[in-house]
Amino acid sequence: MENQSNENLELRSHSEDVGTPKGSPVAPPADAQLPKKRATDRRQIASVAAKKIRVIGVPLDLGQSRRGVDMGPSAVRVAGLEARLEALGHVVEDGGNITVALAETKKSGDPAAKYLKEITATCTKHAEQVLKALESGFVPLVLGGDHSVAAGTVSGVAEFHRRQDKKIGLIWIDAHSDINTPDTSPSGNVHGMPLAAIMGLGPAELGNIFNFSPKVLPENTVIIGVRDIDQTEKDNIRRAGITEVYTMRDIDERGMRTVIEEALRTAGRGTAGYHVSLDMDWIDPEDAPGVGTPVRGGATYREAHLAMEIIADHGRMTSFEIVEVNPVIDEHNRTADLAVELAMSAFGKKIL
Ligand SMILES: [Mn+2]
Repeated sequence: MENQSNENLELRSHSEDVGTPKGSPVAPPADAQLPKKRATDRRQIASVAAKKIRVIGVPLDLGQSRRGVDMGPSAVRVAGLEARLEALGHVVEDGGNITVALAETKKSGDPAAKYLKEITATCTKHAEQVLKALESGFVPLVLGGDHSVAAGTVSGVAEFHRRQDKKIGLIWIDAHSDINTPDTSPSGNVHGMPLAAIMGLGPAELGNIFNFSPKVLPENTVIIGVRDIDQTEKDNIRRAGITEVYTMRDIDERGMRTVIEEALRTAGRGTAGYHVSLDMDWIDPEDAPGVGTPVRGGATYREAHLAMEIIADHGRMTSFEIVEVNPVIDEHNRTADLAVELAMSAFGKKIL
């Protein structure tokens, strides 16, 4: 009792006598900090155009041999995705997870495209949810899962705009180009094929969701950040007609800003906007160790943020997706935490 009243006294005198604080001379009194903090929050909210965002989790790991990315959606939610986006002023609704078959209960099927049937079924369900979100005025924010989920996401976004006679662009940010087909894939893992499916090279089942193909035209498709491409994929990039591929060398030599500005111009030309598919393995394993397929020499923490910040500045992103977060090999969930940070930048968070 006596202690409490002493504490109160001390607090009161501290806040009244600002000139001679007992603690650090730099720290202002507790209640003097409050209005300042509120003003900062208001500025931040006012600078972000409020969006309705629907989170869709796709805990799919059938597309690759290393297990664990099925826990990606949980890891990103645990890192505070919803609350942190809402703090920016957005309205966020969590649409839950798409049901995915367990690898343990299924046969892998064709070794040239393992679990293709199950992956196609998941991506088809997922595409319908993405379409529904857009029809209800939400921006879809998809959490993978391995990168094969993108075949579903892009299908849903493309179908929504096709019904209005519009097309979309695609920004594929990744260490890999994910453009193998069952004929060219050395592993038969479908997470190396989604871009091929989207561009209409195959596998046909995955590319024909909503019965049309390709989902995006090559002149509106851009690949950014690649540093590990199979020889057969180089041929497939040419066959698909994609001409804008920015490797890590391009980012090193020309800078992130130039690269992303050019990419957005290409993806945005004549389109209703573009889908951004972010594979966390784009970022250097130093900052993003918990990913499906880590490769050295990736984007730095700041380069990744800058890319997302510029995307937000342009205001033409139709939908966003974060894939390949693998909490099993992560360190204290820091890759998922970075994923949330990057989502915040993509959805308009500014430093000042
Ligand atoms: Mn990928």
